[in-house]
Amino acid sequence: LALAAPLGLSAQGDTTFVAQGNPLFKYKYTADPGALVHGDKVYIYAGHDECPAPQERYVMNEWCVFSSSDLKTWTEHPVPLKAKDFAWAKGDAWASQVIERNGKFYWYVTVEHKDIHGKSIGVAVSDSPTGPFKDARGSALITNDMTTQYTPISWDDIDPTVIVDVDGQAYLFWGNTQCYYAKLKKNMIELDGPIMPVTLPRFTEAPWIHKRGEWYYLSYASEFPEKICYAMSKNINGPWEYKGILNEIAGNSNTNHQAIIEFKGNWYFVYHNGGINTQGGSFRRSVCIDRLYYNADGTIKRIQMTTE
Ligand code: FUB
Repeated sequence: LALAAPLGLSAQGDTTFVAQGNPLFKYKYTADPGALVHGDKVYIYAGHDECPAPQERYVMNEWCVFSSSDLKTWTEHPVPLKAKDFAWAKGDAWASQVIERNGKFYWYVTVEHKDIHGKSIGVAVSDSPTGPFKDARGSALITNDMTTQYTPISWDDIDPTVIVDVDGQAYLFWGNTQCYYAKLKKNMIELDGPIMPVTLPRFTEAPWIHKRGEWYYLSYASEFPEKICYAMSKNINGPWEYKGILNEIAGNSNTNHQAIIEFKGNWYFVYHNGGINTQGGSFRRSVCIDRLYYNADGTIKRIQMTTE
C-alpha cells in the first residue's frame, strides 16, 4: 500500500495518531464499521480491506480495532481477531459488531464457513473491548442452511447487528436480500427462538439496530450502489415504517455500511467510502464519521458527509 503510516507506535503495539478529517484511518483500508461506546471511549471495529490494486474483489482476512476518547486522537490496537480464529471458518472477515454485556464483550462476525456452503455468523468473546477475542461457541451461530426456507442464496447470512433491550432481552438482526432477526439467550451465544423475516423495502444488507427514547431504528444498505435507508418502530418486532434515505451513496464505493452511536451527548454516523487516494474504491474502503441529527418527531436528518 502506498499509504503513509502514522507515528506513535507504543510498547504495547498500539499506534496513536490524530485523524485529519475523513476518512479517519488513512494508512490502511478499513470497511464495515461496527462502533461501540464503552466508558469514555468509542471503539470502532472494522474489516481490513487488503485487495491489491488494480484487482477488484474482497480480500479480507482480519478485523481491526481503533479507540478514541475525543474522536480526534485515535489509537489502533493490535489485530484482535482473524476469520481463521474460528476453526470452522475458511476466511472472509466481513461485517461485524461488538456489544458489551455483564462486563464481557461479544463480537458477532460474518465469515465463510468451511463445511456448510455459504456465509455464516460467528461470535467471539473477550473480557476487554480490545481483545484478545476467542471463538465463544466453537461452531457457527447462524449457518446458511438455517435460512434457506426464506431465500436460497448462500450469502444472505451476513452483517450481524445486536441490541440488548431495556428488559434484558437481546436480539440479533442480519441479512442480505432478506433481513432476519432472532432472540438471543442471556449468554449471548445461543438463539432463543425461531429466525423470523423482517419486511423492509429495497433491503440489500448491512442492518444496524439502535434505540433512542421509545423508538427503535433499523437502518440498512439499500439497492446497489448502496444508500443507507432507515425504518422506525415502537416495537422491536415491527411493523417497521420506512422513513427514507439517511445517507447517499458514499464516494467511490458501491457498498455503504453504517454504525450509529451516541457519544458524550452527540449522535454519530460511522460508515465507509472509497475515498483514499487514487486506489481507494469498492474493495479498498475507508471508515468515516459524521454527525447525526434527529428531528423533533424522532426521524433522522439526512447525513452530511464531510472530509474535514
Ligand atoms: O465487506 C464485505 C461486505 O460488503 C459486507 O459484509 C457488506 O455489508 C458490504 O459492505
